[in-house]
Amino acid sequence: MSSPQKALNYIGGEWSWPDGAGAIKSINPADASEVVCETPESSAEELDRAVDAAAKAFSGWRRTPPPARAVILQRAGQILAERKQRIGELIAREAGKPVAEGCGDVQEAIDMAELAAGEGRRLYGDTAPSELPNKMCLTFREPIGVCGLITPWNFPVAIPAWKSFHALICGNTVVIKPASDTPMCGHEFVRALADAGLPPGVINLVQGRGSVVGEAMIKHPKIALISITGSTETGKHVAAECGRTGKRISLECGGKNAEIVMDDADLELAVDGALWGAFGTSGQRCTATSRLIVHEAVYDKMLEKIAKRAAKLRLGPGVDPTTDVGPLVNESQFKKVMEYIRVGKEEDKARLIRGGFRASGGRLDRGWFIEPTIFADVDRTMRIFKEEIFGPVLSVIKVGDLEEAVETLNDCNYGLSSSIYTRDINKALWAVREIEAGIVYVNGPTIGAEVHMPFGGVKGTGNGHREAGKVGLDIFTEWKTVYIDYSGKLQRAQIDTDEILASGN
Ligand code: UN1
Repeated sequence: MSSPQKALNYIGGEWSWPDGAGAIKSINPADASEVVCETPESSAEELDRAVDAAAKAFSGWRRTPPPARAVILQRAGQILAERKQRIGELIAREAGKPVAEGCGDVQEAIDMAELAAGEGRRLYGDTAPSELPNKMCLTFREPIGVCGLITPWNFPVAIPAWKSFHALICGNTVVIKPASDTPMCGHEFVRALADAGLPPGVINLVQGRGSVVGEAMIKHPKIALISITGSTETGKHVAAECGRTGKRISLECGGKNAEIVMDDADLELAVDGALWGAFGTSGQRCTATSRLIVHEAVYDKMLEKIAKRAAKLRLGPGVDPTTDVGPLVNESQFKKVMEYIRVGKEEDKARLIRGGFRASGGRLDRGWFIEPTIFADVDRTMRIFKEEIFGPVLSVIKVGDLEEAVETLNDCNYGLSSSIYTRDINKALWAVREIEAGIVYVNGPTIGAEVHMPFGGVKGTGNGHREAGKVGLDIFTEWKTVYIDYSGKLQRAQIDTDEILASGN
């Protein structure tokens, strides 16, 4: 693969390594001896340069007609499509996920380019009648300014695409701070947009540490909006800081998603869903299935089936096309997940029925692999029931009926994704109404959201905004309401209305 050795900054249309900046090594999580690339440890001053470039580009981009902006985004989507396999392989090397999932990550960005480009010919506002004669009322979406986008390592191309394509089509300019675990993916994503002909300064990329670049971003006076996908802890900190500096903020934080399996479910299908939801991407998705809530009548059968099937999953490096489950992204995530496994093992009542250890032997010794792990008989008091683990660990809980299943699912500080397996339409629809989550799947796993639908969650998961879909435009625009009075005289709203009614005009 001919990927560049340096994941650079992109500021004002120029690729650069800041003078004197130290290097962060991006390591292949499947093989600690492979350095995928080096990226600069940028300073707050480097971020300043990027924000200045974005601020300078804003007046021109804001005035560029949205259908013309769309042409560039569409081209970026085509470029990503041409490079899909190569970038998919890069994602496999840098983030660890299987190459098919890496290509899916790029596909999500391509889909998003298509969606956002379509919005360039819509960006609809409303027209409404006025309460006064010879007067009209209408609304326009307007861009906000410079947007700071802080993006994670688990979808290192798709999530920058969710955020930046909607921001850009609305006329904002952006500065992206990609995760320091996946700088090359950030580089490749921005390169596609640069190659598509985005004017200098409209998109900027600053590599480095969250504690320096991210921190400077959330405090920066010229940044109008922060959109971040990250842990709930980080989200709270960012929200507090943005509150102080009056920024708009969109948070996409944690999840503790559950799949319910009712006694009438197609159990094979429910097992397929649980395995893909819990162990796909090694459980490192905000939408991952972390809890499996099973009706008592099928509990033992379900446990037996899922443990047997989990044992067949093939662990290995993402670049190997036969791999089902890749490594954890880095040592610190690996340690965090192993700690949760330790906590689970210490629970007297929980039963470890599969995994629970570092996967080793041969090539696995070179990376951060954890055996797909399943705890049975978990109850609602346990930490492994309540806290986001972000790894290949599934907790199974036994319940007596649908009401208890949904109550158990809702007993949670998060509310991103959820799922119910049942053949009974009445049960399914009752659950759809009662479940407290931003996303509900019926007879499908908790992962696999599509870009034209709103993405986000309730409770600790977010702050009320949604990404993607048409509503994803909302955070990136302000509404301007316009009244046009062509009566040629002063007309007073709320006051002259009575007179008009009385005169019959
Ligand atoms: C995430 O994990 O933050 O629905 C995003 C899914 C993917 C996106 C996940 N399309 O699982």
